[in-house]
Amino acid sequence: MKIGIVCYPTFGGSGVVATELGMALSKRGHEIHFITYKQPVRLEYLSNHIHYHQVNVPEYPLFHYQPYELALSSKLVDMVKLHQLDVLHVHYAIPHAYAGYMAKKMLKEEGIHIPMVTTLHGTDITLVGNHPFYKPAVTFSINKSDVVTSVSQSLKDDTLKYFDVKTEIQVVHNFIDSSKRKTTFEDCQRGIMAEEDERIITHVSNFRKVKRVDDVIRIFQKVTEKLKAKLIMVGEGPEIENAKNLARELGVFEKVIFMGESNEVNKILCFSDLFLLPSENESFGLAALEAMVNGVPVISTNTGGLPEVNKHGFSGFLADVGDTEKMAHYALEILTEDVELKKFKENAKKMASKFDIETIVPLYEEVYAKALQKS
Ligand code: GMT
Repeated sequence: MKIGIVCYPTFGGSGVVATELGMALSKRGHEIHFITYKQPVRLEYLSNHIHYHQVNVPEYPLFHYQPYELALSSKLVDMVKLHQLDVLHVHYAIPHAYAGYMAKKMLKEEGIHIPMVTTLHGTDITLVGNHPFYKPAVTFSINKSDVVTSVSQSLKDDTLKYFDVKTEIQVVHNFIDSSKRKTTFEDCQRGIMAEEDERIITHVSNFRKVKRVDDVIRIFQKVTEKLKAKLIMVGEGPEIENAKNLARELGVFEKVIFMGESNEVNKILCFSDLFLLPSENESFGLAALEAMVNGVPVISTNTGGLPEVNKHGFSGFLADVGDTEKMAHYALEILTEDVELKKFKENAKKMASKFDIETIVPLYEEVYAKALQKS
């Protein structure tokens, strides 16, 4: 199939999922066309089945806001015609599903029928999309999609709760390519990061409010009262200064490494002992899955889709949002004894294998076939 993929090209979860999906589909013989404003960060040009088409929005002084949706839908029309695409797959409803629908309508005028698959990722539903300013347009474009998928059962439930959605929603969980991960302890070069008797705790996110990075610092501080540990904070975002200030206030700043955005997350996870994800909400928690596939147990909140990914008492533990006391207690349960830590590390890998790329990507192929039948 010739598949047009629309996504955010950033480090964020939806962009990562869309890019990894496109690369996996190209390896299975499909021709993939990424259509977005910048080359996706994780895109590797290893195959001649992968193309990238940039959406340009010319600046014009009259516009207070540059009309990205307009430029995107025009580009989609051009690319569908030029490359004779079979299906459009838009990731993140805002504004991609809306722009995709406009492209579909324009193409229909010319007698070209192309189905559109929309994948809902989380904040497009639970945070931004739910805002009254966007809600009618988001509801409309979800209902106009030929097939809608959501990355967890919890996100499906939220979508049906908050929006008047008529289109059936199919759950297709996020996935991970376990073959890309280093497996042996020696590969990890843990020694460059910490001393022998020190535990390494990691957090990776975009440091937005929803991630509750302050809670990461609080949990870490409580853990350091009982054992020797280091915290690695990977990512950039609006809450980073607050997190640094809190680390200073709680007297743990010297033990925290703020790495910024990194292309080497797998290397960092490889030598990590524990991953913290105390988010306010999380439709799936791809970051947790990336940790688990590297054999890193997870302490997370029990919100959104996290219970579908992290199994309490097996791959880690879950607690209520904001309950840093309990999360620190669980962290110590995992980290204190080597035997326990080893068990949780193995379990984390086992749990991650449920979301292997080989299982999930064929589900998307079925989704495309269904969309083609519908249009
Ligand atoms: O986590 C973020 O803030 C980024 C966001 C995105 O849209 O890129 O991630 C969302 O989509 C990911 C991929 O499907 C999910 O794994 C994340 O859980 C989800 N984030 C939230 O729901 C907060």
